[in-house]
Amino acid sequence: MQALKNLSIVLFFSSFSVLFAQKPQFSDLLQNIDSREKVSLNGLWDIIIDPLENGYYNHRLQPMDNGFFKNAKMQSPSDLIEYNFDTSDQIMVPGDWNSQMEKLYYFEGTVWYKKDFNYTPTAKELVYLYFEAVNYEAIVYLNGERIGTHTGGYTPFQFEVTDKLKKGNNFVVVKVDNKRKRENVPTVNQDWWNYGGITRSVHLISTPVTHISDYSIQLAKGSTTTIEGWVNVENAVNGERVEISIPELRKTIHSVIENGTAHFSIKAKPKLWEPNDPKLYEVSIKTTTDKLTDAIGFRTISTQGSKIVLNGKEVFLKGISIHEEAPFKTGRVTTKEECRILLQWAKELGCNYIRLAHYPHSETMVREAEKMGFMIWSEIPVYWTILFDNTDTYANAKNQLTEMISRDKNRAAILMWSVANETPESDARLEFLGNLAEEARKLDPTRLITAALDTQSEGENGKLIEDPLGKAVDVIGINHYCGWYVDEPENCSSLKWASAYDKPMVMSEVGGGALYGLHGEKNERWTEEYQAHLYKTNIEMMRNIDFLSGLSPWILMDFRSSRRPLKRIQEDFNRKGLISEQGMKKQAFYILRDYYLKENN
Ligand code: GCB
Repeated sequence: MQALKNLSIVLFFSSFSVLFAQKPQFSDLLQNIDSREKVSLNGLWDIIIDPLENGYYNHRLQPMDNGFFKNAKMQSPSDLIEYNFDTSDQIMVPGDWNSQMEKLYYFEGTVWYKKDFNYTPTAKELVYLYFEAVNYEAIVYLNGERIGTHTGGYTPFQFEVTDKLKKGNNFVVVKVDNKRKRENVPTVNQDWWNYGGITRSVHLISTPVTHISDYSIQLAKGSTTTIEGWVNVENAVNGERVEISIPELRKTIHSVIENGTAHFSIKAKPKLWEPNDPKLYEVSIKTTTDKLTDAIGFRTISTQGSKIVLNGKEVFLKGISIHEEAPFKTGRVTTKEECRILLQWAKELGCNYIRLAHYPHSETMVREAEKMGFMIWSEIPVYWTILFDNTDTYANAKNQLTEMISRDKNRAAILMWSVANETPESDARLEFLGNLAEEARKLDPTRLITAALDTQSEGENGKLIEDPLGKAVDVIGINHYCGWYVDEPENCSSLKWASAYDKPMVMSEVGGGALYGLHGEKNERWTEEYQAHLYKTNIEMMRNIDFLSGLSPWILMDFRSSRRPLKRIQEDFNRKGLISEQGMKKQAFYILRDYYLKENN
């Protein structure tokens, strides 16, 4: 009886749909692929290294119709006798190629990947070939036929391949190209390793023909009692119904599909997700043909003057920046265990917040962080001097933003989408980033928009934040390397900050380099003592900023960067980590930890 009483069954008919906000234009990515039936295509793939791209261009430098598959019906992929996958090398997917083969350490260009697999399609399903990420450009061929391309190294993409699969043996080939280009996002200049390859997992995902393809389920902006959203059902007929239930809240509602989408709104009082109690609810979505479950958290996020407000309470973000660099072995992170090691270190540091820099990290990282109670800043690689006046560059950045938000819009842990890092002021940049911020708001009106700025000017008593981009964001990220790129560490304590905006400021980067195990005086660069001293004085500086809402110093762990060749110290690593790439904690780790454990609680 009680259960019946609590079971509110609400039917929303088409005429009601005007009550709901329009569903934004997402990228059609299947949501929550872990709850789908899927076959992994991970493992060893054959590779052919092709610096001159002879497998793609003929000797007149014209692209060949099907790459080197002159004949789509060919059983063997190679018509060019030099391109024989059967005798080629192999590397692991997921994984970057640079850390797997010595001769590919610095390689930037094309590598062809091939994988054979068996498949038995059934008439009742659709099959998607889903790549979690390929850096940077991918041209994908299935059974010798080109099926599509993707640009951007850190977001997922998929192709529906139902009609292209054969019963029995199939093969997929991917031309992966990580050449840096001026017009790309990021551009040619970046302070992290340009790892190439199929860096994240590849799956064949099968769904019923009429299937749940996408959904958004979160608290309505500002409300703690209305869960609202929409469910997209591919190939649905108008009038079919979707059931959404949250058993723990004893809520089940039905909503009618119109033009592929069912909108809904649920009255409920969920326990709110927060760092100390990262509550996730099992949410199930059902149609007559399909069923999915997800673990979803509910929380509110807003700003009030210079404060960040989570679930109605001011929150101070005690964070650290993280690159997607694997602990102990370096190269790209490829496993859940590696994600957990990085996150566990952030926990030990006393963090409640992480900045996932400088590109969208894997879905696994985001979900693990959410379970552990980290609030998250997520960003796209609009970094330094990308071409702000180029319309293709804008389209590329917008696409990466859309793919990031499409994938992660149901993650309560993500508080902020960042649209840029350290971009130089200009009119073109202001328009570009202003439009991107608008776009992010259209896609997701519930979260905060931010950007990391290094454009502060000299004020009367110190630094003044007045970059006009400040108007376009909700939270202002500031990167400033007092005691490293500018000034001496002892002068940082007294550095004053002022802002032209009544908005929260997060110190998105501060820091300096140290080689683990190198000891000396606190004024000797590269020693642990220098770095620890710099952290002490920067923390003193931060205590004096009354509009500071949090920080994410640079960075949790040393990471590979080709801008960092210094022999015996850097050896191709940016040494600003609080932990070495071998997992050894430097003195500064404990300085920051003390600050986090003792203050701003
Ligand atoms: C920055 C960048 C970051 C660099 C860092 C550094 O300002 O945002 O990508 O790695 O400085 O170490 O110089």
